[in-house]
Amino acid sequence: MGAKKKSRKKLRVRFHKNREAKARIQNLTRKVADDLEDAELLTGQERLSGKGETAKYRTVIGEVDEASGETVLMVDLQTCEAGRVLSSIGANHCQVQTATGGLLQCSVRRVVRTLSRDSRNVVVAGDQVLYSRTDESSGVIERVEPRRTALSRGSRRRAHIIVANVDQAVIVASAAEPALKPALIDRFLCSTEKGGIQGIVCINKLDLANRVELQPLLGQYARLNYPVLLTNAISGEGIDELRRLLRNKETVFTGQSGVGKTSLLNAIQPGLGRRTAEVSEDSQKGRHTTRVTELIALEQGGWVVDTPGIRQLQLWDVQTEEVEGLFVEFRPFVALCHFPDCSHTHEQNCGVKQGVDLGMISPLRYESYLRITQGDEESLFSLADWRRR
Ligand SMILES: Nc1nc2c(ncn2[C@@H]2O[C@H](COP(=O)(O)OP(=O)(O)O)[C@@H](O)[C@H]2O)c(=O)[nH]1
Ligand SMILES: [Mg+2]
Ligand SMILES: [Zn+2]
Repeated sequence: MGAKKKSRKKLRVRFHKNREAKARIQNLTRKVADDLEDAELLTGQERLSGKGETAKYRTVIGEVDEASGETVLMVDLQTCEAGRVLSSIGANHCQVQTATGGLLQCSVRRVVRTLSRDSRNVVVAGDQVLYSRTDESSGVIERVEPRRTALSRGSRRRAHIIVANVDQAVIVASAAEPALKPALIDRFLCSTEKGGIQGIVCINKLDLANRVELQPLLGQYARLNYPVLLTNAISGEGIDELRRLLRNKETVFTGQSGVGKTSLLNAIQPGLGRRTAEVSEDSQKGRHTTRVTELIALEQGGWVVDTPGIRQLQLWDVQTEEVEGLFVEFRPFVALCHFPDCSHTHEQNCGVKQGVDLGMISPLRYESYLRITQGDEESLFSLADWRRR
């Protein structure tokens, strides 16, 4: 492998209104002591306008990351170390694990926040970062690396990244109590497809199920290359297999409340579910405070992230018109539709409906698609009916 080619790019960073040139020059020493970030801004690259006022913009140097095409800040690699964000609180504070396993409380360099496209998602759990150390237990984030994957919630304008760079998502559903809602599983799969995360379907409470009835569901996911697990968190059935899937991987657990996520985590490793539950209780002291999402290490190697307190309806940053592309098996058929804006419901010459008729698209998945695009995914449809087809 050859050396990475990087192209450099000048980035214009807008100053904050409170950065008055006069105040700074008069009170430079105090300012620097107050705010290291201002000290950084006073070095080198800033220009002064004719009137002696600081220009509104500063130029910093970025480089284009080859893998993602995103521009990242150039930083002094001599003084920075690489780390992993385990949890973050707001846009400016996070806990970082260092390469040697230590923990640092970090703040975020203002220029990193300024350059972030979205102020809500400057630094999130799971981010790979470069930081400089300020003392034994703290540091400053100098750069956030482009995200390989992301799981988000909220709508497009308010999208909030829950966790970045995880490998896979275990989508937990229960066979009963609460009843199995296939369209909800498929909606979670849309979110993970969108975020570049491998989806795994886990049907828990197997003791309450009729396995034969589950068969069509299991078959369709297996054909789509989504691993399917059947578990009973109480008896331990299926837990070894689940544990094997998690080894040395980074996995987010998601699914409706009451399906057994906490019980499964405790079955995987004693105390694991309790730890993730504590995180959610803390964050709910204030009703509207940011919820803390945390990466927790597995003894066998790997990390898990719970999604406590996030109602599944919020876990949705997909637009209706995107859904057809996130149903992976629909893609080749969508191209065959006569109308470019086909909704695959009532139209003539619809490729997707032909795919269903030919048995190449599961009628169960098509039903999910209809419910998701019509906002009706919470309602039930009987698996037994599909088995009889
Ligand atoms: N019968 C049965 N009950 C389970 C199973 N797993 C969890 N439960 C119960 O389901 C309820 C909700 O479980 P919990 O782990 O808190 O679900 P969470 O909200 O997804 O974290 C609890 O009463 C559990 O004891 C299972 O495999 N079988
Ligand atoms: Mg729970
Ligand atoms: Zn169509």
